[in-house]
Parts: sequence; structure tokens; C-alpha cells
Amino acid sequence: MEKIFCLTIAGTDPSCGAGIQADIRTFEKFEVYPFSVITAVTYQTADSFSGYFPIPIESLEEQLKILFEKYPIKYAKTGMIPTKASVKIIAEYLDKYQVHYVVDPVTVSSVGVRLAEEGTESELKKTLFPSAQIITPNLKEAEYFSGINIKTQEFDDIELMRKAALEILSMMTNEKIEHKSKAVIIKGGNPEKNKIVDIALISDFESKKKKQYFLKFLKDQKPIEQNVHGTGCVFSAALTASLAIKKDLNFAIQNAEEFFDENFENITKISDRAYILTLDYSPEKKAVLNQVKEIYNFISSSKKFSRLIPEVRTNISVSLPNAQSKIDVAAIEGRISIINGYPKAIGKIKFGVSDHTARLILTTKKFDNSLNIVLNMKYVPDLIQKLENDSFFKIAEIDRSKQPENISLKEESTMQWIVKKIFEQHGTIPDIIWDKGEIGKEPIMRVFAKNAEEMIIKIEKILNYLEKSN
Ligand code: PXL
Repeated sequence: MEKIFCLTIAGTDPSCGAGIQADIRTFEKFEVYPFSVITAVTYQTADSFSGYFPIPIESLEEQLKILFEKYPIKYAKTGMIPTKASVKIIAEYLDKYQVHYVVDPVTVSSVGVRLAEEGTESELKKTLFPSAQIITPNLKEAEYFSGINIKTQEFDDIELMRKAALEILSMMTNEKIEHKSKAVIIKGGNPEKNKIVDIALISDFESKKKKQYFLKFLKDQKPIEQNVHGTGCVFSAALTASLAIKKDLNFAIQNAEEFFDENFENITKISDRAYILTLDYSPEKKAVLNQVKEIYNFISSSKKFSRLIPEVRTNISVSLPNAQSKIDVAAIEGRISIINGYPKAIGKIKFGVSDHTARLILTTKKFDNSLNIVLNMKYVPDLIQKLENDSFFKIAEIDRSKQPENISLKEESTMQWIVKKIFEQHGTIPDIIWDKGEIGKEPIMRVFAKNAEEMIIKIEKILNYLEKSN
């Protein structure tokens, strides 16, 4: 298969979280070929920045020249550009070779140090913005380039983010290059407590009629004290690669946002105060995700299993061996429902997306750390009877009406109460805990297992009994 070419024009980061290194790592995730032109060498770690050396202009030009003369590169991104002269020469080559490019207008590093000489911003605006296909400022950069103060009182105003995006779009004026569409994406607004928002403004020229619209990406803020190093680079590289692959701007934006969110689930601490995106799961996390997948594949191929899906819907929660919180538990986002008679996942398999079943397995692990999986099912009375008569299963009933009122009001403590009570009564965590429900609470069966293989054996047996029951 022919390789898709992408080019990053940026500074190097020896700590590998941002800059050229982050771009190459991201490009490789998209399986595009990562050409790279170095604009500066920086001296930094993930949480400190001590300086940089701008690549002399002749050397910068040699890099651009040799690549563009040899390879038909049509998609690029720019990151750190340390001098006005470098901006000019880069713009010249991108224009000359009619490249579709994304500008990440970084002039200040994530720790607040300048990455470019004074005046670089106006050079970016004058020579690089006009022909850009996408510009991806963060909030501060958007404020700077638009001249609009986006933060009103405590939180950022989404309406003002939209205004700033319109203002920046008005700087993308060069019609020489035929983009079918252009966009400005303002990243990292904080519209309310614990929320992060990206606003994309798309200007679509399909069929010559200009159509402008906004997309809004609202996300939960992660409980991390420090900035994560290199996020802007990863996002704009994902955008460039997605654009090169499908040549559709709306798709590229959605795809890059999705890629970013998935990887943001997987932040890694590389020193005391520094976090980076590893862009991949550790073998341990991959194994957990695979276990959810294995169980889901088994369930979703069984029409019969639909009879075991309760009103609240089923989820499969699989925990890391030493899970501490729900972020260490993988499950199916949106749970498993029934579509065309078959069990069907509503969303993707991810860490941190289950509440109820995650709490259940986390509490269970406090009593028996060998257990890692729980799956909730509908309570079927005569099925329970059959399972009780099979010595393969240890099975226990919990009477929810015995729950103290102050606990039943809080779902979180309910899960803890159920598991604790059962453990006190039986001295062990059984294979199945079931209850007959109570007013407003559906009766449920919860199946526990150490690993996917064991869970599938249990489900198979349960399905066999289900066949024989009414
Ligand atoms: O994240 C912005 C950025 C881009 N490029 C390089 C950097 C930084 C931040 O420090 O060092 C090379």
C-alpha cells in the first residue's frame, strides 16, 4: 500500500513529550509517513524549559528544499517557529508547493517560557495564517490573535470563543490554495467547573457556496493538578494525519478529537509533577481492555443472552490487578443494550466509563483481590433455583430491604454495603450475588470472575440453564 506523507515543521523536545517527537509519535499511530523539518533545538524536560537554539535559516531552508524537491508532500503542520525569518521561509515553501497545512501557533511553552523572538506572532499572522487550512490556537493564543478577552469572570465564555474563532478565520484570506474548507479550532476552554471545551469553526466551500458552522466538543476535566506536556502538538498532528488520510475536514476534526480524548484517558506520569501522553496503553492495560472485548464478543454473538439484559442494561467491568479508582476499571461506555434481538454495545471499551459495576468490583477487590471482573444480569427466578442446585456455583442472596436508610440513599455506599454484608455472612465472595430488588430497584444478578476465561465459562453455564428455564 502506498504510504501517505505528512510533514511536521517544529522544534525538537529532548524529553519527547512535545514538538517534533510528539508529532512523529502521533503520525506513526495514524500510519502516515512522518517527514520532519527541525526549526529549533530546545533544552527542556516535561516540566521545565531552559532554552533553545534556533536552526540557522540556511539550514532550515535546506531541509525544506530537499524534502519538497523529492517528495510530493501535500499535508503538513507547523509548531514552534523561533524567528520571523523562519516563519517567512516556511510560508514560502508551503505556498510554493501548494501544501494543505495546519498551524499550531505556539509561541509560548506549556511552562510559560517564550519559544520565539518578539514579533513572531505578527509574522505568523501576516505570512502563515492566510493560506493555512486549519489554525489550532489554545485559549491564550486565541485571545492574543483575536484581541478578544475570552475569560469572563471565573469561566471562559463559549460565545466569546466563537467570536474569537470568527476573527481568526478572517485572517485566513489567501484564495490561491484551493481548500474545500477551512477551520479554526480553539482548544481548552473552561466554560464551567470540571468541564473543558474545544470550539471548531468550519468554513465549508463545497459547491462554491460558503457555509459556516460551529462544532462544540465538551469534555469532563480530568483530575490532574499539572498541565500535560505536548497535548497541543499531539492534537494538531492527529488533525494533520486525519486530514491527509481522508481529505475531509469535518472528519479530520472529529477524528482528531476522538483520538485525543482516548489517549488523554491514558496519561502517564514521567516524574514528580510531569505528565505526558504515552499514545498507547501499557501491556497491563491492553490486557484488561482485551478481556472486556473477549467477554463482549462472546455475549454479543448470543441472541439468548438478550434475555439476561436488565432494564438498567448490562456492563462488563474489568479492573487492573491493583485497581484503586474507577479510572483503573475498563468497561463499555453506555453499557450493553439489545439491538435487533442481539446484545449490542452502545459505546466503546474504555477505562473510567462505568460507575455502578466499577464500584462493585473495586469494593469486591478489598475482600478478594483475585477477582477482577463483574457483570450484571437480569434476575430470572427459576434460573437462580437451577444455579443454586449446581455445585459449580457459589451463590448468595442479598436482601436489600435490610439496608439502612442512610446507605440506600447513596448508590455508592449500596455497592459497598452489598459486598461487605455478603462477605460477613459467607466469609468469601461467591460467584453470584443476587437480590429480589425493592421498590424502585430492579432485581439483579451479579457474576464475579478472576479473568475473562472464567467469566465466559460461567456465562456459558448460565445460558445453558436459561435454555431449560421458562
Ligand atoms: O507544546 C508546545 C511546544 C511545541 N514545540 C516544542 C515545545 C513546546 C512546549 O514546550 O517545546 C518544541
